[in-house]
Amino acid sequence: MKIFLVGGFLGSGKTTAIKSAAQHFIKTGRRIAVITNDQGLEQVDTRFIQSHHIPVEEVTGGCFCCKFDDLKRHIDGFEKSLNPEIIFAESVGSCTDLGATVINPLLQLKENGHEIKLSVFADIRLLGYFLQGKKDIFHGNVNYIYEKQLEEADLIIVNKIDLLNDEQLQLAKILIEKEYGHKKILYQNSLLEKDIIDWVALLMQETGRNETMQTLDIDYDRYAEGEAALAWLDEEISIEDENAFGIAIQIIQDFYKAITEKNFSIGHLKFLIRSGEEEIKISATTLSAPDIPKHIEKPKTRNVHLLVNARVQVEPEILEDILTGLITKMSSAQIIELKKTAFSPSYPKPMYRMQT
Ligand SMILES: Nc1nc2c(ncn2[C@@H]2O[C@H](COP(=O)(O)OP(=O)(O)OP(=O)(O)O)[C@@H](O)[C@H]2O)c(=O)[nH]1
Ligand SMILES: [Mg+2]
Repeated sequence: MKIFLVGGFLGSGKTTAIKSAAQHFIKTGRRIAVITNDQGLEQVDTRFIQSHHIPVEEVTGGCFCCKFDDLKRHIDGFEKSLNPEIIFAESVGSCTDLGATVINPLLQLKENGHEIKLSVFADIRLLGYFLQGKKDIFHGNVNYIYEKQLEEADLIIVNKIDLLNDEQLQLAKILIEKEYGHKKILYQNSLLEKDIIDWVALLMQETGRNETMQTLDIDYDRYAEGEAALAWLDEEISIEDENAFGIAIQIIQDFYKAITEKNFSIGHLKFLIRSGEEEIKISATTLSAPDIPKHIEKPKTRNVHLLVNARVQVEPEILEDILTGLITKMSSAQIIELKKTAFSPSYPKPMYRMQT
């Protein structure tokens, strides 16, 4: 069994690529499964993968490293139930040190033997911005995590190349090659099937890692501070109205506007709108406004559920108040906040840290 571990910063495109790759494999008759991961409990990504009829399990309430037993249990569970050829495992976007805390323990504790490959995703615009020496978006220790994620990568997927023009792309490539030229780099547009096929071909073609990985030299205090600088807000909202769908879109737009007006840096705002059988994922990332589809057939249902996963550089209480505040103002509709959790991730305490 092959395990394709997919890391990289919040909003860099991991889930988008995994979903397309999984669909590609399923089309070609392969058995695949996905494991998602989040610090919170209600995950947009899990529901998104599920809505495409892809087998998925989730590790919640902590990173793969801190919840290693849950990860292992899901891998073993899939092995017994589906016997997949490939498992994609997406780690939390603010997580790093995957070699020592996830890959090495998986290799050392394996029973049946599996190959592991790590792909680390990066949004080309954000990476280019950092490589120009601009460090003003996030706290220094968030930048530290970003750098450590790329440092431990064998394979870097420089993603979203479609968002740059030719000149910007050439310029970004020069900076990236200068810094990371010694690593394998794939420039990708994950919205294109052709690029996804190239990525999975690369993953399939080379033998995966079955030897332990060099341990990253990392300061866990800085890592912990970087994680804690980002607030996590998960909220599930029920909207009952003739125009329930329009109201959900309005909440997304107002939430984004309120956060950006206050200059709070966004890691990722993920939304899942569920109405009847239909589910739509909408995202806003560090450098992109919400990707609300232009042509959407508005669902006829009066009841819509909106799931919000927000990762923003601010105190969790402030993030929570922004969302609750704007919901309270929308007096025309019946809007109920069903479940809500807001927190800063705690100090990362990996179950294993196997050094080489
Ligand atoms: N234009 C463009 N958009 C992309 C590409 N890949 C992903 N996106 C968009 O980027 C946003 C974030 O994508 P996700 O796949 O959810 O990112 P992620 O890395 O899984 O984020 P986290 O789960 O928060 O860590 C979504 O709006 C995607 O549609 C790409 O290659 N090009
Ligand atoms: Mg994701």
